[in-house]
Amino acid sequence: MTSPISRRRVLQAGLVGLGTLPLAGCKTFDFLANPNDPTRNVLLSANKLTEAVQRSLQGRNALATEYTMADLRQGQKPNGTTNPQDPAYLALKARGFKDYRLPVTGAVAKPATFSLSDLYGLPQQSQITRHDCVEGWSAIAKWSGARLSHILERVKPTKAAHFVLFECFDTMEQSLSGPVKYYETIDMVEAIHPQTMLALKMNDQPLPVSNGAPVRLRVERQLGYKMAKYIKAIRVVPNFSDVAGGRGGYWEDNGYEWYAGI
Ligand SMILES: Nc1nc2c(c(=O)[nH]1)N[C@H]1C(S)=C(S)[C@@H](COP(=O)(O)O)O[C@H]1N2
Ligand SMILES: [Mo]
Repeated sequence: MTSPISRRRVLQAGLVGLGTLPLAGCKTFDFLANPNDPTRNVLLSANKLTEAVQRSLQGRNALATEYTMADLRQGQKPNGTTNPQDPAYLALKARGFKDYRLPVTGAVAKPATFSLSDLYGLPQQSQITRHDCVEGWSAIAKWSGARLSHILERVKPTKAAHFVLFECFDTMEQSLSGPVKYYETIDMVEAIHPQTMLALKMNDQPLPVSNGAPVRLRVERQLGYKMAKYIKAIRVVPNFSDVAGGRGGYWEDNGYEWYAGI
């Protein structure tokens, strides 16, 4: 008699096989940026596994590759919303974003509001990185701004702080319950990563409207859709199941994976 193998054990073995086989033949994760690569879909469908594998192999603080000014070949292609028509945004834009105020609230001991000069007053950092869009294009650009961790240090996240939610000005579609706005979430590992920043400048110029003026997120180890443009408010939250479609982002609510590691 053969020993009985439980269905659960077979399933577990299968899942690990799917996750490790493609990685075994691949020294880098570059293929993950190619949306036509079947391996990527397998990995993305085992999204939690991808997260665990990448974080254990690459480390929580592993840095995204940085480039030099010589690598800036073409401009950052504007994608998604490129010219928000929401009245609150148009009013700010009309006055050159002088009246912009960024509230940072939620699971924090000291909620605070930052003007653009407050954000410029924080230590500034720059990085030249490659942006990979899930649609299959990439672009290298220089981003400058304030580290998200410096902002979080000011507001003092509580023990309930598990995710950082970015609410955006732009409307993606109209639904029966009103306009559907772009939003995104990242977890605390990504939020305090040294390259995660609120970008105020692109290629040494104030952020253009098409690329997210006046403030956009850079999360350099993730795909482009995580990098919220036109940030209206930041909320630190214990979870995101009660926000919009409950999957942690506009594109996630439409089927994309929450963990978009590259
Ligand atoms: N608010 C907002 N943020 C957004 C989007 C958007 O439509 N609205 N598109 C996302 C996608 S899919 C990409 S690839 C990048 C594009 O950034 P870029 O316009 O600077 O290239 O922004 C991301 N952030
Ligand atoms: Mo994208």
